[in-house]
Amino acid sequence: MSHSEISRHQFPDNFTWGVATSSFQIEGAHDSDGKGPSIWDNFCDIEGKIADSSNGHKACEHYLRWQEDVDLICHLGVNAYRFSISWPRVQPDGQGAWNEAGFAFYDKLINALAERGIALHLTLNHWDLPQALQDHGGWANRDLCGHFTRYATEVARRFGSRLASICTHNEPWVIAILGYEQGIFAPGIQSRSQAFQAVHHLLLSHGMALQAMRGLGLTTPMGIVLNLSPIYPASDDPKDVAKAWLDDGLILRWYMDALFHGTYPQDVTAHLGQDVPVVLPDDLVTIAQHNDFLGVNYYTRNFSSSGNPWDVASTGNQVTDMGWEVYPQGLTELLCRLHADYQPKLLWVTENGAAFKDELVGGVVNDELRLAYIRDHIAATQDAMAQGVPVGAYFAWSLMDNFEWASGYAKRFGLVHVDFDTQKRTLKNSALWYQNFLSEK
Ligand code: IFM
Repeated sequence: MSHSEISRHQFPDNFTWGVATSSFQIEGAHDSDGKGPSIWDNFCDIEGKIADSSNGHKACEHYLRWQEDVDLICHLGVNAYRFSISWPRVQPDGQGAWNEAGFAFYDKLINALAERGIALHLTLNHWDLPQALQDHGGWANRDLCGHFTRYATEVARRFGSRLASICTHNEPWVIAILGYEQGIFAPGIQSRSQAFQAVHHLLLSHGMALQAMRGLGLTTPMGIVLNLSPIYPASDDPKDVAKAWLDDGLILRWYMDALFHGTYPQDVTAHLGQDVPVVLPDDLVTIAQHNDFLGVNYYTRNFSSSGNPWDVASTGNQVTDMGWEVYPQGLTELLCRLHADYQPKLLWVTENGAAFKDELVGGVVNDELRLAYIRDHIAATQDAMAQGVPVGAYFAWSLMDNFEWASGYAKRFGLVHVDFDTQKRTLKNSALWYQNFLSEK
């Protein structure tokens, strides 16, 4: 099938079509109405950590402009919205008192979207951990599992029956590896042992939270979202082939084996040596709870090299403003592999999109590269479904340009352009294409 011929009618009528955002990236209002600081508020204050020295103080001012953004979401014609709760907005210290003003914000947002028929997919942890918990060691401290479970249960108790799904963590690999091993994301630690302890606690808290939330009697679908991609060796050199398999273990099998098979992969455990995390008896049983869905965030494929030089330009494919190769086939391949190796009950593409340099000219952003990216990845999703993979959702990342973490505001992933001086929102051509695709009769 030519990707330019993709039609909504090739998907089931009950397919979920959405756009996604996260709290820190869009909300702003970093200290309003009793919100506590998150690790990203503090990280942005460290010189040299954010490319444009920006922060999330204002972001897209979604906390103030949420009604306009609800209109925008509805205008696109999607039937679902994926968003996250800022934990320090609803519990400033990450334990103890709840902040009712914070909960009130999400309450009105959820009601406004639900009234207009938009299914709400809530993420509990899209990285903005309360700084007060980081002061006690963050995710490297096992106590976080209990704090997270109590937070998850309170959110589920208040909102669960109005939600289409609850996701515990978004991209635990990024939280732990970029945040605790490489130190390029908050909290900026550089320790492999802390990183793998953090990974283990993220996965354990996922299992504990699922048990506790289900204990409320909720039937809301619950799961987790991972950033995954196929990994290719940079050459036929057996050393590159071995490196690619190890990297697959570090990025994919460590998470998938634990969540779906209740084990950590032996080769990765051996590789970690003394940095292997402390795992108590029954932890892996707790981690391997039934997931109603597995969310997959896919942007590109990866190449692994044991030292042989490799350059993304050698693929001959389009590269995004993040330097990521555009490779839609990788999404098909990934979804098929996850289905074959792990059989999740349901797979959702919970993030997919691209940063490109946009130009707003006369009220128009002609972002044809992003449009093609979204279109071709929707087609790649369909290709996986045609091969029998149970995919139920596609969420474009992102609803609008926002704070792209260590890259600041320079990298634009939005379907909607945001002028960060005036906060004016303008639908890019990719948004108009998506709207048109979704409205096909
Ligand atoms: O912006 C991020 C998002 O927060 C998590 N997934 C990847 C996106 C693009 O980098």
